[in-house]
Amino acid sequence: ARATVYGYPRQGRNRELKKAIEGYWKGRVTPDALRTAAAELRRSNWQQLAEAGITEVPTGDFSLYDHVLDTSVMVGAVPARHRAAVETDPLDGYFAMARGTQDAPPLEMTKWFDTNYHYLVPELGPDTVFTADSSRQVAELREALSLGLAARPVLVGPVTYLLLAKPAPGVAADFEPLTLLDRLLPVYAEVLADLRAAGAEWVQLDEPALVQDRTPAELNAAARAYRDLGGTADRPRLLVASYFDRLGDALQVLAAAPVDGLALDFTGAAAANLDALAAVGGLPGKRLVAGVVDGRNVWINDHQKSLAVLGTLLGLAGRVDVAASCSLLHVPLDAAAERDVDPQIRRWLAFARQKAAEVATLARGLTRGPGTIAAELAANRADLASRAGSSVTHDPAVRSRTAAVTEADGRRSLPYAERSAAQRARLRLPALPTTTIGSFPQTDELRAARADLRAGRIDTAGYEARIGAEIEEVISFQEKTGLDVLVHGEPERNDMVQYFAERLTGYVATRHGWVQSYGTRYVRPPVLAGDVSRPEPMTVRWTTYAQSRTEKPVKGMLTGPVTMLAWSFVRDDQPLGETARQVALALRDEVNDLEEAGTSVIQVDEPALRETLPLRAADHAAYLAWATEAFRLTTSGVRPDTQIHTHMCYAEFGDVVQAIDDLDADVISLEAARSRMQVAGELAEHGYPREAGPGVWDIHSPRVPSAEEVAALLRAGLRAIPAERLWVNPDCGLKTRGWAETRVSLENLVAAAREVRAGTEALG
Ligand code: THG
Ligand code: ZN
Repeated sequence: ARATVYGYPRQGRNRELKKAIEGYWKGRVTPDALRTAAAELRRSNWQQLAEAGITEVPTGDFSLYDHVLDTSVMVGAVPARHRAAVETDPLDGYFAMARGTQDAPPLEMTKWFDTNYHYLVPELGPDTVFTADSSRQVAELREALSLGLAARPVLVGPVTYLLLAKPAPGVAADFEPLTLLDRLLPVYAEVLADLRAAGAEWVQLDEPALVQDRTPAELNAAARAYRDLGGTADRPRLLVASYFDRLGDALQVLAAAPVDGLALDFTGAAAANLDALAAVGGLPGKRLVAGVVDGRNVWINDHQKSLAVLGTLLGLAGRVDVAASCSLLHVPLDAAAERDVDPQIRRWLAFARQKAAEVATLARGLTRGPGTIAAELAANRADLASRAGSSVTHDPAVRSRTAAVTEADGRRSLPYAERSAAQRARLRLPALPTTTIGSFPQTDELRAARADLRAGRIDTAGYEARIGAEIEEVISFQEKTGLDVLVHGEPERNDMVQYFAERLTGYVATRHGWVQSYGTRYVRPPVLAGDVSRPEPMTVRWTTYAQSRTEKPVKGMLTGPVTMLAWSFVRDDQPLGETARQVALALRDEVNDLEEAGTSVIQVDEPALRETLPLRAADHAAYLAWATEAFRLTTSGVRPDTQIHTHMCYAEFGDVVQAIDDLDADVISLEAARSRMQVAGELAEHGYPREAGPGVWDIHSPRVPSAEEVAALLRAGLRAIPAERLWVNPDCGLKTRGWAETRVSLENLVAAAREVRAGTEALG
């Protein structure tokens, strides 16, 4: 059996790729130096894979920005507005598509399935003409072959490529990119022929879009695509890959297609592929690449379990090879680099390099018998036992607390109508109350202060003095501007998940655990390794400090339990709902402590609630059940006159509007500026009974909205939501904005609220 993977982290040990690309953007790195740095990273990645025992390496998975954008380049789908730039200089044109220029906005960015990676959305229309450019794929294949490695190019498959696309600007919104399939297939055939000519025995076509709910027409398109590609002359052997979930009906389609092999995910929910494969009669005479090592979480594999799966699969296919379930792009590079992680816990972790070695071990065991990997199996058993028996993963106090949770713990003591009256009496806010989402500009001085503290140039007292001064300034600015509900501005926080993870028992932070989020931007998701508890209050000090500087109410600000899971690596040894309940109870203590300290308004942010929705509709209800329970558990311990807010960063919430209602928050703020208050109408249509603040300032751009513009949005909002339930706020936090535009925009926002208030009072 061969050992293989579909992709590897691109950035390098010290994020060399980020430095080279950002240096190139600043004119400090020449195009040649950038190309050399990229080639060196590819070489080093292949070498690491080979050293780990991978016997067939992937090529073409590397990217200077995004592999879906690379696919657009490969098929010639360059938007008209970027064509001239691409023709003048392909490299600069490529980055122009990714980042935009003065005159040409970039391609839209969106989440790659249910991962935290973001891709650039192809823009297609009825006039799109595809042309093949296999140069990058061919060149990278040659690089790997020249190292003497067996290599397999990996491409985004044609069906997934079209299903990920959207209508180009100016094209009818109901245009379906999949109608371009017949035009796209000859281009793929040409690329495949070029790769074969360059020495590719196998080429992998990734079709993860087929693990989502697909219509019969879409499945037919997939069948047609692979009948066509399978039937072309001069082609390499084709391996069609899927991952992130079970294939469902698409499995039958792919199993029947005239291709030479399938790569299937057998981890998590995708384990259902095992029975499904048997049910369709297996893949007689074909190659099966078995994704048995979880490629998107950070835990060591259970080798015994994998060997059992592989043993079953041997009877179902002509040949079985071993792989990780998906590209290793979604995990950090090397757990061995985490010198600060407790060595006991480090034994439980497998990042990309460790996962490659696990795959290799299993392939060896499969080929030569488990006896030949006896030492690895014993070590694996010991590590798994250490994790299962650890007091980190089993804290009796946490366990008994979650076990004792009752339905009543997730219910506010009074229904909304009565809470609302109590909150009105306590807060005495005007109609159309004004507020912000929480963060204020993160200035260079603040970042420098954090760096100084880390480097020991200032001590904790010096750092805290700096934070205190910043809070004082933010409060005094908000008072001067006339906002009604103030915030402390969050100068002490870096990442909204990391800040809390650092303060909760059960979470482990990494030093080098970078994972690509988009382009040259990375996150270091914390690892939820054990049972979660809160040793001491996390936000009370700065919130009460801010409150001590003003008579106006200061909102307490917390990251909600769903987002605390979504932006971390989660445990795989218990149901997500159980982990969520632990985090919720820890946050509940914080909410209650804030209330105790006199905070009358507390916001619990859930930007990840919608993006964490499972890929298949059949799994939505179970997810939303634990997600809502966790939010309610976090927020239901407070008195009726304490006002709970939540915030979400998107306008398309149609598929979760019932869940948003079920959260039972008193106030919700949402993105809306870009969709002209449509969300107000949608909330009203749903019969949303509580208060809402559809954003009236799009903070994703430096543009300052005028007071007239904000007033017009508010008047539009008032047609759907009455003045006593409509809040006035920007549509997200201000940490990425500068102070100059923040000042003017908030002044305009307050002026608009006052003007519209006066108008409604005159009418009433
Ligand atoms: N925190 C975490 N995960 C997230 C987000 C987050 N996933 C989704 C979304 N937000 C991703 N958005 C971003 C935005 C900016 C950056 C990364 C992801 C970014 N990163 C810096 C860089 O790469 O230069 C590094 C920041 C750092 O030093 O930590 O700018 O908010 N967990
Ligand atoms: Zn937001």
